[in-house]
This record gives sequence, structure tokens and C-alpha cells, in this order.
Amino acid sequence: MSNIKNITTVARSLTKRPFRVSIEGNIGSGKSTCIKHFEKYNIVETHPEPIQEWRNVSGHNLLGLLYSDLNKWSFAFQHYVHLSRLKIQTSPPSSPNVTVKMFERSVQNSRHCFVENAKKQNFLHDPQYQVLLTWFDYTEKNLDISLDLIVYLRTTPEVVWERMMNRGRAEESEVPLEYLQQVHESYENWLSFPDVGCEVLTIDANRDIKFVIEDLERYTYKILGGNH
Ligand code: DGT
Repeated sequence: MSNIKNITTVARSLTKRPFRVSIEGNIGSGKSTCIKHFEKYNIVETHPEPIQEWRNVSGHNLLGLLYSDLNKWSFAFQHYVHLSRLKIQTSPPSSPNVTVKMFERSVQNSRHCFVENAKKQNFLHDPQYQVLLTWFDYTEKNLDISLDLIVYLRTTPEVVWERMMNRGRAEESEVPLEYLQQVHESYENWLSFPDVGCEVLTIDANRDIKFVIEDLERYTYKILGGNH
């Protein structure tokens, strides 16, 4: 077991925080369905992505603004995403029965996937990128944001682009395949780090959702950290 995993396990046993699982994957990979699947367990607290919050920041649709101009809005959007993910990841569980907290994407995702991609594509200038990294480093050093498991719903960009177009979310109607290719590449880079900080369970999510659910059932014991 790596040092980071050791530290994570020790931190969890000292604070008695719930087992933390982040459901990760490209846009349209089926994260919401996966999270819904686990709602039936009363030991699990589930947190879908707070898209409605991002659509109404004191009357501003930040998600819509982001896609209207990635250069102009990536900095503000990543700031807001960092805050909303941090709140979800570190908030105390809603009841003493909760031993597993499951959320759609993570603070780590924002840092290592979308912020990296935005920098690479020049949606973020270097000073903006450095500010976001400083926030992340401060957060990581001063709060326990550690994850216990990442479930990676792995897809190919072409498959999720078709799904995204079919579901017809207004803000995403102009998102090109190229963007999903970039996000995919960022995911692959991040999750192939020698030490991501926790175990990564990869599921082939190009397949029909019923096969993905079958895998979720097969791996339930692992996904719930042995709490079930
Ligand atoms: P699913 O169930 O896998 O289809 O996922 P959804 O639809 O619940 O969520 P998803 O992945 O499509 O995310 C909602 C939107 O928010 C999507 O347009 C991507 C965007 N988004 C989420 N987090 C970030 C981020 O950190 N940076 C950027 N640029 N976009 C993000």
C-alpha cells in the first residue's frame, strides 16, 4: 500500500468520516445513473453534480456562460466548481447511519482533469492557472479531502458525444467532439498517475447501461468499502 493510501486510511479511522467514493467519467458517461443506483442503500449518502446551482449563481447561468466562451469563463467556473465540490466532499454526513458518501466528480477531478485541460487548451492564462493551483494546494494541505475509491466510467469520446447530443441539454448543444476528446485525454492522464491517492475501479461504460449496472452490482462490496 502506498504512503498516501496509508495516510488516507489513518485519517479516516481517526476522524471516523464515511468511506468516500467519487464517480468519475466524461460528460455523458452515465455517472448520474450510477449514483441513482446506490440511492437504495440507507448507509449511502449520494450527491449528484449540483448543475442547478451552477445554472443560477445569483441569477447567472455559469454553465451556459462557460460554453458560450470557454476563454472568458473557465476561471470563474473552475472557482465555483472547486467551492461546490469542496462543500459536498467535506460536509458531515446527514445521519449517523451514513457510512459511505458517494459523489459525482471530486475536488481532485477539478484540479487534475478540467483545470489541466483548460490550461492546456489556453482557456486559462498562467496567472489564473496558478491561482487555482494555489487554492487546491491550500485545500489539500488544510482539509481532509482524501478519497477512498474512484469509480471510473471509462468511455470513448465518440460514444459520449453522441449521447450528449441525444440528451439535448441546452448549454451543451454546441460542444464539439474535440472537447470531449480533450476531457477524455485529461481523464486518462490523471487516472494513470502512478499514485492517484486511492484505488481506481475502471468500468467499461461504452456498453449499454444494463451491463454497467451488472458490474456495479458485482463490485458493490468494493464500491461501498466493505460496508455492505
Ligand atoms: P452523466 O450522468 O455521466 O451523463 O453526467 P451528467 O450529465 O450528470 O454530468 P456531466 O458530466 O455532463 O457534467 C455536467 C456539465 O458540467 C457538463 O457540461 C460538464 C460540466 N462540468 C462539470 N465539471 C466541470 C469542470 O470542472 N469544468 C468544466 N469546464 N466543466 C465541468
